[in-house]
Amino acid sequence: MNRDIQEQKNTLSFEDYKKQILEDYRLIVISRETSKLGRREVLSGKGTFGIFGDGKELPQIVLNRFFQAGDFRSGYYRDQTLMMAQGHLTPKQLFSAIYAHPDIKNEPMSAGRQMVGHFSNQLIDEDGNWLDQLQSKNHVADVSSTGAQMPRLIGLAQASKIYRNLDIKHSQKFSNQGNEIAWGTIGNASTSEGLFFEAINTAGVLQIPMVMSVWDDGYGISVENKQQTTKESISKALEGFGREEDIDGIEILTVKGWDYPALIKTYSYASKLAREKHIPILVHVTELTQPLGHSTSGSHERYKSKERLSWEKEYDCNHKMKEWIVSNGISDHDNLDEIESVIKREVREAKKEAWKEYQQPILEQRVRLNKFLEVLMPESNNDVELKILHKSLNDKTELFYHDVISTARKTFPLLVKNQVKNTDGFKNWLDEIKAKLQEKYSSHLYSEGVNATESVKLTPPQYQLDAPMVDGRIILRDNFDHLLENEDRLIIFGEDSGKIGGVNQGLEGLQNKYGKIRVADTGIREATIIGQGIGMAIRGLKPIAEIQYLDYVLYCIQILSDDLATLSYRTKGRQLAPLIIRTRGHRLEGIWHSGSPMSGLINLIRGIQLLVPRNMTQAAGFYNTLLRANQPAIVVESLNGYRIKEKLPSNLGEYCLPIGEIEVLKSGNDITLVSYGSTLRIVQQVAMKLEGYGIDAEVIDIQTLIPFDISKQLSNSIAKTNRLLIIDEDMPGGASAYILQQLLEEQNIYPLLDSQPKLLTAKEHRPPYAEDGDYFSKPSADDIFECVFEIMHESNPNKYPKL
Ligand SMILES: Cc1ncc(C[n+]2csc(CCOP(=O)(O)OP(=O)(O)O)c2C)c(N)n1
Repeated sequence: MNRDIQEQKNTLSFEDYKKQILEDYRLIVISRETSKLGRREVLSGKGTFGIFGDGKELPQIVLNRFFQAGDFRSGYYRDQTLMMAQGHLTPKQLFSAIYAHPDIKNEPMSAGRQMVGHFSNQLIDEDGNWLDQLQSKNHVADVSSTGAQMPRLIGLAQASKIYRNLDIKHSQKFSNQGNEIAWGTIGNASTSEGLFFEAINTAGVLQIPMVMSVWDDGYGISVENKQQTTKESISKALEGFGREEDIDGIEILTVKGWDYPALIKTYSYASKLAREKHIPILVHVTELTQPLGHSTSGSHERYKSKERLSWEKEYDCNHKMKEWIVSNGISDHDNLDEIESVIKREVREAKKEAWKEYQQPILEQRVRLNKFLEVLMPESNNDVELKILHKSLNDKTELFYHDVISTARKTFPLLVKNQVKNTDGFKNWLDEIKAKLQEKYSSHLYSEGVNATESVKLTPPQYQLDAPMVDGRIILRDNFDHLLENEDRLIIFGEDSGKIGGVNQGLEGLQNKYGKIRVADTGIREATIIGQGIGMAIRGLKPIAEIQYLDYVLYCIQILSDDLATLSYRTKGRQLAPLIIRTRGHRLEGIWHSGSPMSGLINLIRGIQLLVPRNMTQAAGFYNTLLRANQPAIVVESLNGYRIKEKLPSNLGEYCLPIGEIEVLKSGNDITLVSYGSTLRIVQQVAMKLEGYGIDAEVIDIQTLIPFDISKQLSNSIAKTNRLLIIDEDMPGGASAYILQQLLEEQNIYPLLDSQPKLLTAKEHRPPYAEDGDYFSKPSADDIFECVFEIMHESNPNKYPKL
């Protein structure tokens, strides 16, 4: 018996010690039984996919002993036992998740939006307020992509270090002097992902309180460790990261996943070291199994040998735990068997209840539909199609909402066809229920209510009479200075952001003034820069993460897309990461410095705002608004704007500009020219030149691509000019197509147009280097002029002859 177990025995009475062990056993059996029944539910057709925590129960029950309130987990779909041990998840809730119950009260992890096995706890209350994280054991909502939990783990752990080293005023709900551990979990095969290695390196550099467990069952679905990992062992492969006596690094530990005393010893040591010393730790938990196979998609007998399968039976951690309990005289087989059979009954009951509660509201809607039909059917000449439709709905023993709604939607045209009168009540019910259900599936993509950018009180920039003209970067720098001064939760970091104050000097001198934690340099590792920001934002800090150039956003697009963009949506607004990302682009030169992959972003990051300020005054005003809201956003500054002179506002750090409003930069009556970012300057010049040719163009700055013109002002311009040209330096069919789609579908501009709307974009290839590369790739002043002329020619060929 090891010392930790011995210590427990010494501090507890033998009865209490036994009770605790048996409670652990009860939990691992509950978890296993839920996995088994869950799998059966899916295979019987009541769910579409199932993935469970079987074979990983024991290490989680031990890890839980050292997981304190305030701590965070960033893990994956195998962690069901830990969630159950912490009271976040009951078997009934897990079954509700299998059925995708869309009510958050029944399915608290994601309100039915995520597949079963994607866990979270609520960090934001119903009204959008942050809950006290120190009162709960916290879990950032899991994502399905393997390894994607790693970047944010860094930020979660780093937040403890920041809270320990800075005296932050509003930290009461978030940290107790940085004593919180960020617990990571990952499968052995997922450690092959680049994100894992990037995060491990970052943790070693930053020295943060992270305890990273690798649940190693030897496989990644069917692929063995031999094909996954150098030396077939992640702890061996990582040896070079290992901590040495006088050299910082990562403490690497290994332990067998079925060995209860050894697990206690390992996690006791790991948690103490991480919590007290802020040292990152990797626990490689080996010899785990997967008794039910990877998921419901197939059976593991297809790819595991007979020998392996029989080894898995023998070394199943639950089985080993039972053996250990009996051999140490804590209980006997009869007693443990009795515990197991009681649990079997309880889990079965939980399953039944979950199904009943899932079906109840759907059945109620079927009853409503049937009531309408009792009246309407006879009036429809007893239409045969209608009868068949409803018989098949009423014959169903298991119902989805879409069964009822789809039947109702098919009913309505049949009622119209048969000239049934008095269908208003039916139609109202159908519209109402459809809207209600749509909300269940579509809400909270963006922050709502108090957290939305629309809730921020707006203040315009003010200017003194003698306001000087300064380089744009000075406005940004001095604005950040004010923000850092007045918002102690603000942390800014990125490649070269610290010592030299950013490649464009927008942070010049601010590290000296505010210290190396608040204005920090990072390594070249875009994914974990974003991960730092996500983790910090979740833990109540106000991070601005800098991606040096827009083109390099591709290195972190996966984490932006899968994690940040979906966090609010996948938790129905119960978790938020209000991370602000600062980057720069537009009008750059060179294949890897084009600065324009806007449509890629627009498509992949819905859930994150995308702001494209034309100058630094606008950019600063957006930062000020974002810092007062809780909405993730990317701000793309104009790279060629840092040295352009702008008037210096007197209320830096205070003025807040609206997000989602267009701005008319020049009014005109003949044609509406729409653009954003650096291209606008060229458009403005062309608009002046067009005056000389008798063309009065209206120039409009979109300002923000997401959200797009919330109050639908653009159509007013088109109603006046009846002509539209969208100028964009993105690819053909890129952001310009998105703008046109918004105008056609959201603002119905089609009837307002007298000429075909035109889109002037860059060429399909990336722009070659230098001035000529730009001229022949992106829309130039000449291109814009000629394009406008062509549109005007169509309306009045005499006045505007062909060029
Ligand atoms: C980026 C990505 N690639 C592939 C998958 C498909 N996939 C899901 S789980 C899995 C295996 C993961 O194995 P491991 O990390 O060992 O975890 P385990 O499921 O064995 O606990 C794969 C390939 C995925 N979800 N995400």
